[in-house]
Amino acid sequence: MRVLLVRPPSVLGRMSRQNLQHPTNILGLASELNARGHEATILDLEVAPPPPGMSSTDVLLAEIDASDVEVVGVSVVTPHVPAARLLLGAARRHRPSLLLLAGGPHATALPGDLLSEIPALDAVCLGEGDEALPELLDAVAAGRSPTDVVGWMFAEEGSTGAREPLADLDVLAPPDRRLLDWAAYIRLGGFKGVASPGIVRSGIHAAQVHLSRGCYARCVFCSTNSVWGERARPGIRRRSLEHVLTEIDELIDTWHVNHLNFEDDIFPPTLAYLDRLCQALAVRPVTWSCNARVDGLRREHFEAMAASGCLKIDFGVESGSDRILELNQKLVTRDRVESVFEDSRRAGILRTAYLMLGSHIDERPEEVEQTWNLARAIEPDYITFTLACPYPGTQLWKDCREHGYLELRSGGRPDWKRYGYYPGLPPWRFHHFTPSEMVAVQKRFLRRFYWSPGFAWRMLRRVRSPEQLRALLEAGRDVTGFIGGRHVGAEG
Ligand code: B12
Ligand code: SF4
Repeated sequence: MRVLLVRPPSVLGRMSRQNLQHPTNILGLASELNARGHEATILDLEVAPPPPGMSSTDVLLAEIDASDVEVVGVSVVTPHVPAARLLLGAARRHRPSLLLLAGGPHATALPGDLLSEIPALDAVCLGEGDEALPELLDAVAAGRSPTDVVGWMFAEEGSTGAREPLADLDVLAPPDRRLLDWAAYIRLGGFKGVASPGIVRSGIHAAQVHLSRGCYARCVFCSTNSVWGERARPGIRRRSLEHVLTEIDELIDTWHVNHLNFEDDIFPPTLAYLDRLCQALAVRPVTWSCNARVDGLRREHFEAMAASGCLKIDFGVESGSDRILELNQKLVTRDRVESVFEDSRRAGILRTAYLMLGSHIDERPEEVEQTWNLARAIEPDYITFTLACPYPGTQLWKDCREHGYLELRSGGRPDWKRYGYYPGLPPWRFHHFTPSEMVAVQKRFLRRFYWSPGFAWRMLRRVRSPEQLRALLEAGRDVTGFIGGRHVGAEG
């Protein structure tokens, strides 16, 4: 079948270009469909801005006509819901015969609610779509009823329940990167393109790679486990290194990629895996960066990582209070954070600390101050300080709902568009913070970090070319715009 898979426009306004990535999820799904005989393409509305006088919806409808599309599937994180509603509604009116589908973290967490919120939808995928989507389309193409394909909730016929998590990730078709409009990411992201924020190097050409799926932790603010399904816990499913290296070699040889972002839920899948990965990357012409937890990795690992080209690690730290780290079930301690930041600094790796306000509903102002003190002590190269968002599928969502802390609109739902990490005034609260108090603390925190002479000096010391200086100034302008209150949201 002719299928168009869509990522809706970003909700991050100008900040989106700092955090730009290829949509590996719809890319993987389209590649899998094509490997099984369908004709799938992708439309990334995050980087396909409408020409003057047109909207993202017009772009979608034009694409539907141009490729004579039969199926449209939209990938939905929570703040995408309003845009998905607009897009799918317009698609239904434009071509009533289309099969309209949605999947992704929000669709998985609240499938029934999404079906009633977006009446244009025919079905919602529950969790992994790699098998569920091709099976559904095979059934439709063969004239069979799709309503007994497992892993879906249908608008009329109810749910067939979640699928078993894929046992072997090596069976997935390799991502076919011919489906990406590479130039569009450079246009929006600047010379850094989709490299991780803070990687400033001339001539950088980046791509995202996943080694694994799943996480053994169960942080109360994170919905990873609800995406992969409880049955996927506690194991981390990993691709074989051979499978990964085939993908990496293609990125290097065919696409001239020279920087990789590993975007796993947790990194590395095991220490033995890390050892082999570092050996393999050390002999390839690439640098790399990753997300990581602060447990597991020690000095010798950071040294091996640096020697194999690791430039930056983004660590999930969240809080400087041991009480909050215990309540939010991060399974780490403040001491551990400090030693990991010191060890990785000594290895010469740039480090981001992901910090949060409200990673547990009971966080108190003095505990946020402990987070600030930790941020000063560990001297990260970058920080993010976000407001924990009660995403459906998390314990935080349940807690906030139970306490009546979610601001609801007349239809009884929150304003999903504001469910981003930089939402303006958040439509939720916590025990000890009102929405405006949260925003005030967030801005003060970011200002203290990014507007300090020490930070400016550290950044300027890294500049090696006019391009790098321009990228830094642009990043500075985006962050400053946010801190100064000029954050603009997405359409929808
Ligand atoms: C990498 C990542 C990013 C990347 C981009 C990812 C992308 N693909 O666009 C960056 C850093 C840019 C990012 C940004 C954001 N992210 Co993010 N991100 C992740 C992370 C760590 C991995 C996502 C991933 O690639 N997984 C691998 C792919 C294969 O899995 P997948 O996307 O879930 O797709 C599978 C299924 O969901 C399903 N599926 C997905 N789409 C579709 C569509 C159809 C039609 C079908 C049938 C099936 C289907 O099939 C896929 C294959 O099995 C996840 C954590 C996680 N494990 O989910 C958070 C996560 C997805 N992010 C999240 C959020 C909230 C955001 C932001 C909104 C945060 C913000 N900054 O405000 C933004 C959104 C930006 C935007 N686009 O507007 C949340 C979503 C929670 C929710 N309920 O919506 C997650 C789950 C983390 C969390 N906090 O719990 N993110
Ligand atoms: S925040 Fe990170 S460590 Fe915690 S459950 Fe999510 S992926 Fe795992």
